Amino acid sequence: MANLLVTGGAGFIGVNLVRWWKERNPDDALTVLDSLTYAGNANSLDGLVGTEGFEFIHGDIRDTDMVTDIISDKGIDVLVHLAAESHVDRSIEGPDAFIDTNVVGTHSLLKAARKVWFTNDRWAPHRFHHVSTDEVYGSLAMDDPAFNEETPYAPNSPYSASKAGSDHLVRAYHHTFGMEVTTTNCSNNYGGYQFPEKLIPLVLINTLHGKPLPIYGDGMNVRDWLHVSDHCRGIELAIRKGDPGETYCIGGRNEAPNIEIVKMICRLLGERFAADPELSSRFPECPAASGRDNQELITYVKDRPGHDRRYAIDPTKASSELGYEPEMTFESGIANTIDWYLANEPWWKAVTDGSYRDWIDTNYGARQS
Ligand code: NAD
Ligand code: TDX
Repeated sequence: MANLLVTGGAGFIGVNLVRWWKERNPDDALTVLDSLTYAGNANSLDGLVGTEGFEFIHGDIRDTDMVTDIISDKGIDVLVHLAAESHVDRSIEGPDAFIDTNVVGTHSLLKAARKVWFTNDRWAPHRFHHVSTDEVYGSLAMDDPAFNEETPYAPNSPYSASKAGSDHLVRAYHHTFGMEVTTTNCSNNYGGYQFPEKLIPLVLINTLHGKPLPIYGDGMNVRDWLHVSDHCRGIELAIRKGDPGETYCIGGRNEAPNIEIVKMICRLLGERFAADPELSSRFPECPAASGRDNQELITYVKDRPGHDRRYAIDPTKASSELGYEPEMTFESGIANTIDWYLANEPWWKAVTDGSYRDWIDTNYGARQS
């Protein structure tokens, strides 16, 4: 039986991971540590909070003493680190929070974990798993081979630079101190519980409300889309089978230009409206509700500064060493995601209309960044 601490467990991937883990490993104890920034959502943990072997702690990873106490008091032996500032556009608007959380915060966790796990010149059994991104490798030309674990780091945004910094710290704690770490660098995730600032949920929700679908630049930037359930499988495999000190690239084998993704969502939502008349009464502003093409909402806008052209992951090492393979195609993954957003309107409505923030203020006190 393992005793896990999941940082950022109220965010998009964290929530999916704790649900994934609990379903497959019901005897393991899970503690989520999350400071509930704008991106964290305690409602996403409904059904878990209050159950045996699960605890949610509202706190900041930069509070090293508090993290030390949690690891020590709860006998944590596996720390899965997902807490981060994660949105590239926000890192361009205001990089400081990214350095504070992603670099300083990661170091705070490493210090706390080392303090508890390394005593009397010996390491207790442990694993520190760090969740990172393919963005640390920079941008690919269309005919470049995909990123792999040997690709040199070349981060281009304050977000990816801060993630690169955190990756290096994790690596250094292994190399210098002997901490047993693993890191996964993955491509763009999508699926349920994703905050609607990211491309796919933004496009889904804007289409339902008949709002413009902003396409940065020419829409030909390529991402390698990874359904969050496949990412969770990759993380679990890296923790269970990965060698300490190793990194593993986790991808979806699903490269596509943004404009194709957006057009596909428009088409699939159109098909849902044609098949289910109730959707037209729920979302009357959606073009499909009045028989129009959702693509009329596509709006080309000014490009993101420093916008990386292409990301793609070669997951050969994860496949051969961990037995990792993505199970979702983009078609099955996006169908699953559309179903989730249509079935969970109260979740995203609370996030988009601000009522969730009011709930946080009432239940957890002062407003966070
Ligand atoms: P997210 O923004 O949805 O969630 C981040 C979570 O971290 C939130 O719940 C937030 O409240 C919490 N958090 C932020 N600062 C904190 C702090 N100082 N202390 C405690 N908690 C804090 O992010 P996500 O999309 O779920 O990403 C999770 C991890 O995966 C991140 O490390 C991100 O860099 C990485 N990643 C994400 C993607 C993606 O496509 N979403 C792809 C590759 C890697
Ligand atoms: O409104 C938009 N219009 C648009 O064209 C938004 C929000 C995005 N885009 C483009 C920019 C990117 O090329 O779509 C692509 C995807 O954008 P994001 O969803 O913002 O993701 P990205 O910048 O690729 O980064 C994501 O994947 C890697 C996550 O946010 C990171 O946390 C992760 O590390």
